[in-house]
Amino acid sequence: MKTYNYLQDIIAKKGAAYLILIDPDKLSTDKISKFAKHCEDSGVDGFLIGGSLLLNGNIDETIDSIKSSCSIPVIIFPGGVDQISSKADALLYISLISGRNADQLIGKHVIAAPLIKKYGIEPISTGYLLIESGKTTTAEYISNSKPIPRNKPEIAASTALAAEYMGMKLIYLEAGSGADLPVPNEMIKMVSQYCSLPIVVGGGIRDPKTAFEKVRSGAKVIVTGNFFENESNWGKIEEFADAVHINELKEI
Ligand code: 1GP
Repeated sequence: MKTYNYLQDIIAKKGAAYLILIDPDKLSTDKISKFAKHCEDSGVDGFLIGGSLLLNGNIDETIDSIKSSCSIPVIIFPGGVDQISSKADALLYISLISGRNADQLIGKHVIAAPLIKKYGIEPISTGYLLIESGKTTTAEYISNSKPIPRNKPEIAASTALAAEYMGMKLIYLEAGSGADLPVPNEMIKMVSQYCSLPIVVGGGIRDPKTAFEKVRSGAKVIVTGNFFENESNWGKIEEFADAVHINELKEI
């Protein structure tokens, strides 16, 4: 089954999907396979791999380590064309539609397209919106684009609707990894009223209750990254998964 259909299936059955972002710079490859197995056993639906800025981490090795211990899909979340790997199941084909940086809107995509075809990876066309979240995030700095102000949900909603009309398949509301503040619930609500695409929400989500509120507001995929880079937090993964899977709600 294609990864996009798999995500749609999870959303239909569980109410929302839970993905964990692995930044290859932050976890050593030997820890990654242990972590991946633990995630699968705890109810995580898949992984995103990548980062706005990669120093030492190796995407191919990271994916190999994940796949050696579990079978949930691995989706590339590319910070750049150099992060495309033939080993992944799919790739978020991200256009940074909150900004007006031509390279992030279409330039990098032109360079990536033949590589994606050659590797036979499934591209998932994604309208990516950076949302103001307190201090400047790496994503904002590296992409050289302005985030949408937190108190302007109408801009986010109109942008998401434009993405839907352009034929994109996912909307990603991104506060940025390690954000002080996650994407506001009001903004998620308004985007989901205007746009019928599945909405991914990530950045600054550090507890199951916040994840639950984002799903209640209309998010269909929740992404967390930073929080589980600390091994002492791994015991909480199941609580996050339970909070996101709103159709199977247990006590949170
Ligand atoms: C994915 O950038 C996020 O959208 C991950 O954010 O690292 O803050 O969880 P955190």
